[in-house]
Amino acid sequence: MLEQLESTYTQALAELETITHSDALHDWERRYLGKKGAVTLALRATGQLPKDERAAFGKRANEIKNALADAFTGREEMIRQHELAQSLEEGEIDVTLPGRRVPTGGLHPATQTLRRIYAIWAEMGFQVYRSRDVEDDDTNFTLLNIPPHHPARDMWDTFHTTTPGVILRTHTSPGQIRAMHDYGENGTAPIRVILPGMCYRYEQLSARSEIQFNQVEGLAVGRHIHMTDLKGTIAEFARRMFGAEKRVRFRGSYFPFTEPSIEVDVECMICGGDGCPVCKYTGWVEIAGAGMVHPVVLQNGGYDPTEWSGFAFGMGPERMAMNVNGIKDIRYFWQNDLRFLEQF
Ligand code: FA5
Repeated sequence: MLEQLESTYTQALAELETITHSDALHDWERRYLGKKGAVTLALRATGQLPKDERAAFGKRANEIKNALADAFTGREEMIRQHELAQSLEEGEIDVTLPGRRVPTGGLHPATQTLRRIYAIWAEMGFQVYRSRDVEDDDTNFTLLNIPPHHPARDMWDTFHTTTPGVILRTHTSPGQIRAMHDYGENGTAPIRVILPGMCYRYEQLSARSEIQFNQVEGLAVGRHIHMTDLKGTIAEFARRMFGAEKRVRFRGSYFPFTEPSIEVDVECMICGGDGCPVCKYTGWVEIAGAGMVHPVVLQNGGYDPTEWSGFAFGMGPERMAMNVNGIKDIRYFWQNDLRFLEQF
């Protein structure tokens, strides 16, 4: 058996010397060193030899195996260098060719709008506070002065989870309660935050309404905050966001967690106020709900409403982006259609 192994060794080395191509080289490796290769099979057969021959045979077989593996590596490197030199000679790699352009991605239009909104509120001293997407019913409704079975719950069509009392937030307002507890130092510290995030409503899809959309909540709590502060702050935001020449209007409204409540409209930038489908031919686009924080909500946040007051607002970034960019249908935002996204 040893003789046979030695002759295999000599034959393998001789064959290797003649190989000049990597395909043939790997075929050689498979035939001699592979799982069913000649050397591997010889090593495996060591056990069939008489006991006193086994050690010497095993030792020599391993030496041959290692020597062939080294010879293979040496030949492989030689062939690699040769093939590289050959392909350079044949001019397959032209290092003077200009590089291939790597396409750069862009920010989603909603993200661009959100970042613009953050920057404006940051200039006005509001810091970002991130609240949770999955809320409990209490924080989303009850602590915001909307008890169970209150008719105002119908204003927000809710996605429920399989866990009773756990829902997807229908608006960013529950973040008000969490921010008051986290930053309010038990009702002793003023607050100025914005709370951005995705909201979810089980409602009819339309050109203006999605079932998931961003909101940016704002909350200011202090000792002498008045309705005029709210109006002035929102007007200043709109001036920076849409331009000084755009008209803004405030309409009386109703939210259970603010008193008084308002809604904020900005002049439709698609039709310039003349009327079009996006503004439902009114010339105005609603961008936010707002109001003075209801005393019950202040109390639920740990503040004494006889000493503290505050304002809050909840704005819709996608509706703003539609207005600024002339986007006629909100459903484009989450369809991931590159023909839409690449325009921003
Ligand atoms: C609210 O959600 C209140 N939480 C806002 C608020 C906050 C009022 C704090 C007072 C104090 P409303 O449902 O109107 O309100 O939504 C606020 C804004 O979110 C709207 O002006 C609109 O811009 C946007 N929005 C509401 N529903 C959708 C929808 N289905 N798709 C896209 N944007 C929406």
